[in-house]
Amino acid sequence: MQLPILYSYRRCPYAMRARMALHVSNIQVEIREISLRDKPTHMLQMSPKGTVPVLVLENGLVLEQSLDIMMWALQQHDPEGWLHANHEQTMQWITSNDGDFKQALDHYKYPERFLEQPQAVYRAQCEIFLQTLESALQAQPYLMGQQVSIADIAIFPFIRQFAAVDAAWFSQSPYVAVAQWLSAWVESTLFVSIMQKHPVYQS
Ligand SMILES: N[C@@H](CCC(=O)N[C@@H](CS)C(=O)NCC(=O)O)C(=O)O
Repeated sequence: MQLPILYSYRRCPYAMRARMALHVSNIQVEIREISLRDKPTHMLQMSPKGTVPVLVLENGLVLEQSLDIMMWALQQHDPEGWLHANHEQTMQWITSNDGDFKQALDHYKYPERFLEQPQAVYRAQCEIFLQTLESALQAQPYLMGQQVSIADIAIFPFIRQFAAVDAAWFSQSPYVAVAQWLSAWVESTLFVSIMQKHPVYQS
């Protein structure tokens, strides 16, 4: 039986969120782990923009944005109710993450590429978003309330990257609720399952 093909990169936070949605919705896919330096020809034919994740369905439909993959999977089967919450508010969280926060995170992660400002300035830019996360998570266990939503899943892989840039700093930072929320996700069966290693796909 031919399965949908997911071009993926294990450590990519966008690919992680797509893999988690596919996993929870119990959709079987063939995972093709790629090398970002040597992308498979078939992937580039299907999605010339060259980013992962890319999902190629059996009918030839191509989903080439991580959020589209998440929505497609969850619309078929959403056993944990990740889509339960108000769509607009959920998307506001994800838009803030994927926009200003992600940009600041890239600067914080690679300060040698962005010499205009010291790294601490980029970290402070990231903290604007961390503060909003902290306020929400001080009040409730998940970003959208008492129940997990697509916002938690779409965002935590990026907070994981933020925390890892300077783990010592993060561990003594005031983001206590964020740290608890993050470690629960990182230790979850879901995350551990989707972080299994796959050999690099050879086309
Ligand atoms: N908007 C895209 C972004 C995906 C993205 O930027 N992925 C990175 C890896 S984390 C990538 O493939 N970069 C291409 C490259 O490094 O060559 C999505 O949500 O899927």
